[in-house]
Amino acid sequence: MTRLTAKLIKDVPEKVSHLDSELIQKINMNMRDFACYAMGVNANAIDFNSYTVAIVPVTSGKGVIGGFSESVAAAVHAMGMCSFVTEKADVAGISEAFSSSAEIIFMADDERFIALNTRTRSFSDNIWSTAKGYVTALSLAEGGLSGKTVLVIGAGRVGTEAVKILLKEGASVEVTDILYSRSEALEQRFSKVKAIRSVDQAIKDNRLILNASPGKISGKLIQDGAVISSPGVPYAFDKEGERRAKVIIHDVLSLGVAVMAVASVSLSLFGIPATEVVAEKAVLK
Ligand code: 2YJ
Repeated sequence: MTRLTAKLIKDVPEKVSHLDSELIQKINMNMRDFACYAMGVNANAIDFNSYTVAIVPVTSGKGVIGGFSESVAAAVHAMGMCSFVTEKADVAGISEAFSSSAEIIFMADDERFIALNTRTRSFSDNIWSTAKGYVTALSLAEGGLSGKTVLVIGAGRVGTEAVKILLKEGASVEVTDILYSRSEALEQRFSKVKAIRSVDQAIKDNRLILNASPGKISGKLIQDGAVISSPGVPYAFDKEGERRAKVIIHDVLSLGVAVMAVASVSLSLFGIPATEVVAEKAVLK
C-alpha cells in the first residue's frame, strides 16, 4: 500500500470542509451519512458529539508523517465527533489518550492503520474501510452494482478487499495490475473474477472502475460516461479523463477515515463487530 506523504495530505484539513458538498453533488449524501450508509447503520441513531477520539502519532518504521494525525483529526471532527491529537507519540500517546477518556484511538504505522474502540475492544481497519467506502460510493454513483461488471485496478490490499466486497454486491469483477501474477492469483481464488493482462485494454473496455493503484491513468483510455471510484493515491487522472468520466470519486484520506469512525462505534451501538473481517459478514446479513 502506498505510504502517505506530508505533501499528499497537506490539503486534507482544508479540503475536508468542501468534501460534504462534493459528495452531495456526486452521490447525494454528505460524508457522515455516506459512512453510516456504507456501514448499514442509521446516522440519526449515533450521537456523534458524544464521542471523543484521540489520534496517536506513531514513530515506528518510517516515522511520523507531517500533518497525518492532524488530517485524521480534521476528518473525524468534520463528522461531528470531538477529536484531538495526543501530545506524545507511541505508548505515551496511548496512555495520554486513555487518561483523557478517549473512546476511540486512531493510530497508524507503515503496515496498519486502525481505530481502536477502548470500550468494546473492537477495532476497524483502514484497508477494509477504504475498500468498503469506495465500493459503496461507486454503487451510489451508478445506482447499484448487482449484475454489472466492475474493473478493479490494482490487486494490492485495498483492491483485494474491494474485489471481495464487489462480489458480495453481486457484481462481476475484472482485475488488472501491472504485475499480472497478482490479478491471476485473485482469479484463481474467486470463481467470478477475471484477470486481465493489459491494464490499458482493461480500462478501455470498462465503464465502471474502482482504482486502487498508485499509477497514473491516461484520459485517452477512459470511456465517455465512465463511473470511477478511486481510493488510489496519488490522484490518477488528467483533465481528459475528468472530462470523459461522468464522475470520479476520490479523496486522499477522509472517506476511509469516516468509514473507520462509524465502524468503530458500530459494535457498541448496534452489535456490529467492527473488525475488518467480521464487519463484512455482519453488515450484509
Ligand atoms: O503516525 C504517523 O504519522 C505515521 N506513523 C503514519 C503512517 C501512515 N501509514 C500509512 O501511510 C500506511 N501506508 C497506511 C495508510 C492507509 C491510508 N489509506
